Amino acid sequence: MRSVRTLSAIDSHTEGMPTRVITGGVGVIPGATMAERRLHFLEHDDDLRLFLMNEPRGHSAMSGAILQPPTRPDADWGVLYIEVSGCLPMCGHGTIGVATVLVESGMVEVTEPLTRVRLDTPAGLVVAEVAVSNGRAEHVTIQNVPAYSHALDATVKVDGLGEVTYDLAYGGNFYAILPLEQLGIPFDRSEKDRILKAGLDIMDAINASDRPVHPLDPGIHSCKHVQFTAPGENGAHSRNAMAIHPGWFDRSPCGTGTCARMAQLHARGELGLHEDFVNESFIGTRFTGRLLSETAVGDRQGLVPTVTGRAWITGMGQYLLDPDDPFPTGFVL
Ligand code: PYC
Repeated sequence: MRSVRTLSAIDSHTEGMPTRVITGGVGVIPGATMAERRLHFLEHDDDLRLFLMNEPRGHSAMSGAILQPPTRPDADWGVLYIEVSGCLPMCGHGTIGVATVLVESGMVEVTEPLTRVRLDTPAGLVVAEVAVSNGRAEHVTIQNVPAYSHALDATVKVDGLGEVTYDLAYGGNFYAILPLEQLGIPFDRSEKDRILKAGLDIMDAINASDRPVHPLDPGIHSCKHVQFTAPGENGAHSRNAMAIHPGWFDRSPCGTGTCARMAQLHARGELGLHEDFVNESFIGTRFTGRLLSETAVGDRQGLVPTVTGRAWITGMGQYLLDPDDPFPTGFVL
């Protein structure tokens, strides 16, 4: 067995969505903050992301997180999110996966019934409260970075769809939010190809005409997620089909998308502080969100959101690169 690259990982899934947590083999990424490390990584080490996310080691909806020493004294670990789509500033399902892995592998000091893990992410400090019983992380509540409503009732012309009306909100990433019903497509997995194409066309049109930029961090910009909503059923407040660049659906209800959706509903007067918001994914799994308080995001009114969900460890191992492997950065079919 030969390898010119060896990475240790603990794989998990959060309500159906994978998080490959890289626990060793990367070294410390240069940068004074996790935001700087994210930019450095994208510019100099993106091959590593492709190696871990693309086929044959990953797949078209793969997602992961690289553990780092924190850059701030109030955090336990730094986290760099890696996805097939790039390096997100923040990822909710990924954070729930990371917190579960840190607790169940003993990489943080564990106290029962609650272990608090403070994570230094490119979008800011995220605190995970892990409910632990007999060493098992039962569920995780993350207090995310502030969310805010960026626009309500914006419109954009999309080839093949005509004029589309959408709301835009931030929850760690930017989300265009609209009811799938507006496009006349049924909320059904058999329609996934049509839904995905519509989502990618809408995000392209938004980025070409009115690309969003975070008021406090110009490194966070662009709409790469379209949240098609449908009315909730059986106790869920809402369902979503989350179309993500360059062409996949979140299998989880999407943590940052749930935060953005709560900010949008709050701006519409449809969700108050301290009310549960149960969001259901395209595969029927659920997160419960809450808005804790109001805050400011630059000159915008922001909200402090939490999201609760569960994750499970699926495997652990080492990812290798044989020097003769013809696909050192994998491939996309
Ligand atoms: O849970 O925030 C999330 C997320 C973003 C992309 C996929 N999942």
